[in-house]
Amino acid sequence: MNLELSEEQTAVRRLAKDFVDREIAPNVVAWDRAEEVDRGIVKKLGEVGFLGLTIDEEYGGSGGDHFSYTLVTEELGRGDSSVRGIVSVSLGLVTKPIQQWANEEQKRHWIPRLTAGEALGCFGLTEPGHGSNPADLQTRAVRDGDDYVINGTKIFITNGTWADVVLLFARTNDTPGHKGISAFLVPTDTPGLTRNTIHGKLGLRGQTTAELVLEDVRVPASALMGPEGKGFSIAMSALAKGRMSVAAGCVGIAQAALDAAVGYAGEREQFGKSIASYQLVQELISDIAVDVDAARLLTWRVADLVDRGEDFATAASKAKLFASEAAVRAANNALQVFGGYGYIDEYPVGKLLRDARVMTLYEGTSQIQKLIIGRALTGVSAF
Ligand code: TGC
Ligand code: FAD
Repeated sequence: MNLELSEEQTAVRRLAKDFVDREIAPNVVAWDRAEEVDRGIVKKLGEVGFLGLTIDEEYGGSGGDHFSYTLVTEELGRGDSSVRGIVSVSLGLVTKPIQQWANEEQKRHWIPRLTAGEALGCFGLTEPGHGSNPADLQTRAVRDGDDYVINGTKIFITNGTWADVVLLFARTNDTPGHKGISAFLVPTDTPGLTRNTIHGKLGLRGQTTAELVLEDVRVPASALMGPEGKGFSIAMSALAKGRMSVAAGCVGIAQAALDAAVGYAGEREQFGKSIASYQLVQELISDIAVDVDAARLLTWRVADLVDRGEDFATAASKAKLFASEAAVRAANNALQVFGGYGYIDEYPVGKLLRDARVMTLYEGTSQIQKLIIGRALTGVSAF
């Protein structure tokens, strides 16, 4: 693995840093307090090309490799995890699967709008009773002539309130387990689809998270994406790359925690000396720094495997597991460096900790990542 960034990678990282410092950093506290990022950020993300990374230029994407994608995702995570998640979901869990699995007509219909930020995507897998084990999901799509009629409920759907299209997973036949599940591209303005915003999240307050209720939602058969019965594989392949992007976002959180802790420790004095001069404060900072480096290297390794066309799913679970736990530790250590000020939202570290916490839960909890890694090593499924 070559750890030196190419000229293109260095340039895209610089572009992302500048974008974050200009468009995101000045607004972070206000967006968090308002419980909504400015929706105009979606169009700006499209214009700068971040919603089209790794997507073919013929469909309006900005191309590039997965390594560049993780560099941008890290920067967005450094700036605001709410914005990072908007991109990870719309690009990573919707546009990329469309590019990989959809037919030509679906690609031409959805991808240019999604990459431009004119439309936003959401990923509807989790249900109220089926989170870690989505293979048991109960949403049903029943064939009726040239249509499917869909009934069911999805929960915790990122971008749910804002999205124009949901990549929806529903059961199309009675085969138990994952083989009866199919994927659909459902416009969110389809009659019968209701979206209820979920309020009161611990973190990621700038993002809209929604419950989607589908009551006799009628879509044409052309809304089916990929072969009938292949939906679960589509979801799993999307999530494998999605875990890489969550890991990269976590590196960004940990880096932001490090920058904040070092900066504050250098300014704050107690007992007549800079707190940076105390060994116990340096311990907090060095623990964060080691977590940043380790999480970044694991994440880069996944991107490198993806770009070389090698198996990466287990490496993605390792990176997501480590980086998410590291981001929580790093943000918590940084908060300790800030003392009481860390508990107030004028300072950045409290939000980093609130945002980091969900990273160990979504796209598969830490326990689920451990079981994925354990299954790969032992050949025994312990779910
Ligand atoms: P398993 O036996 O592992 O696989 C079932 C079928 O899927 C195929 N498959 C893949 N296909 C392509 N690419 C991949 N990477 C694939 N991985 C698996 C597999 O070959 C098989 O197909 P077939 O035809 O051979 O039978 O299925 P399992 O039921 O044992 O899976 C267990 C487990 C725990 C791994 C899975 O259920 C799981 O991942 N659970 C966690 C659920 C989860 O992660 N949910 C995330 C929801 S989305 C979200 O949280 C977004 S957060 C917002 C943000 O990111 O910002
Ligand atoms: P459960 O599956 O009920 O798990 C509860 C506990 O049991 C956890 O500690 C878990 O690790 C443990 N557990 C479960 N099974 C096992 C086992 N076999 N062995 C050991 N321990 C186990 N989903 C989407 O589809 N799309 C989205 O866009 C999306 N965005 C989200 C955004 C937010 C803010 C949140 C909070 C969630 C989001 N999710 C989304 C859902 C998320 O993926 C699920 O919450 C997650 O997969 C866990 O499912 P659950 O909440 O039902 O927990």
